[in-house]
Amino acid sequence: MQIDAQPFTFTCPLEKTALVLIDMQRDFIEPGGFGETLGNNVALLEAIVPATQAVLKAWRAAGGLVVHTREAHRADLSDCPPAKRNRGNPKLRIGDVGPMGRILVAGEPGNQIIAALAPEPGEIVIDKPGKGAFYATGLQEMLRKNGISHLIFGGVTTEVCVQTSMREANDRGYDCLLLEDCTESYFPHFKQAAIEMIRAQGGIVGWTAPSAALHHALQAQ
Ligand code: TIU
Repeated sequence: MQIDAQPFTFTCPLEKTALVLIDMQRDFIEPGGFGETLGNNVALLEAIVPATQAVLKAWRAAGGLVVHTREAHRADLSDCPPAKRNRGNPKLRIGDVGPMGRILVAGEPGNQIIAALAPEPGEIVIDKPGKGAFYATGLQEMLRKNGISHLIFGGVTTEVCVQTSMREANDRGYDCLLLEDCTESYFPHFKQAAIEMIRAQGGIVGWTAPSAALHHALQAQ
């Protein structure tokens, strides 16, 4: 597949490419979750759902591998360092009970992927305790088993979990593309800056493209 991207064309064989949707969970996108307890306006993030849903549908139809991640901690918080739980002055901390259950805890209502992007049977779902999708997860092993060398990213938030995951992937040798209209930040200028820093210096972290370019490449298959 040839995807019209910046800083130049992203070439990826479909069978070696995974779509990785980062943390499209209620905690970040709906009111009453972790995102809001940090003081953010979550409405901004909802705007990317239709474009992300369209990409997911097209990618599934093409038979591509799908990976969903969730930022999730164990109920006993043994995988949540105090440095993470105690950071800042949020209304509710990780593990506290909020309107959608315990904040950022696996299995709670707020921790589920939003209904519009719900994983289908056979798709990989990774619970990650950190911001990056590779740290303390089995993601690299899963990708290796599936013969994956290229990753197409969407999800939230651009400069936190998406960028961290892309940087982790880049250092592990994956070619990475970020779909510009399938990612969002609580701070629009951070999204723009993250996109620019990813593709600067000849693609120092990876490539970026609008989702239309992916749809076009899939249609050309
Ligand atoms: N706060 C924020 O922007 N992001 C996170 O805490 N996690 C993710 O980005 N998923």
